[in-house]
Amino acid sequence: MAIRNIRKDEDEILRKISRKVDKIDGRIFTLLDDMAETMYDSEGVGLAAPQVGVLRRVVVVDVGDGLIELINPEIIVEEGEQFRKEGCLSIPGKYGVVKRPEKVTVRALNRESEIIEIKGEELLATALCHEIDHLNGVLFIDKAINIETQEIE
Ligand code: QAP
Ligand code: CO
Repeated sequence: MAIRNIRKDEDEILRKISRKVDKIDGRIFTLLDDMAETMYDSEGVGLAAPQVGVLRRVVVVDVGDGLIELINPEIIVEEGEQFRKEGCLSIPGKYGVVKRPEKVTVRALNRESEIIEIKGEELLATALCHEIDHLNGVLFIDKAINIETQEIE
């Protein structure tokens, strides 16, 4: 396992579309392991592969209920709406309120190449939507209805 460098701010890789994973092999296992370690080290609740410079459709999320690993995730159901303040490890010190679905169902593959469906509400729904946006080059600052800047050391 290794902590990877998090791409930040104007890094153009954050604006690119990530490609689907077609073979879940050792390279993907290592990517998933490193993404989880990098997320926990930074005290984040979610991380997408382009944030560590890898343009593949891979996401990790942990909002406090354990690690969720998603390969080729797709939102298949959205219900309701919520407004929540978001941040992003790639945009340190900026926060803003984003409108998201209140509940989502996401279909993806796990590392055993099995099709899984994850249902998320509230914070987990926000995290899933935020991370899947990264796979399409979309950042929360594109959607936020306000941006506040917090000075960091
Ligand atoms: C996405 O964001 C998210 O600026 C993950 O100084 C956001 O983990 C999911 C972080 C909101 C659900 C709700 C940001 C840590 C972490 C910072 C993050 C910072 C330190 C952001
Ligand atoms: Co983010």
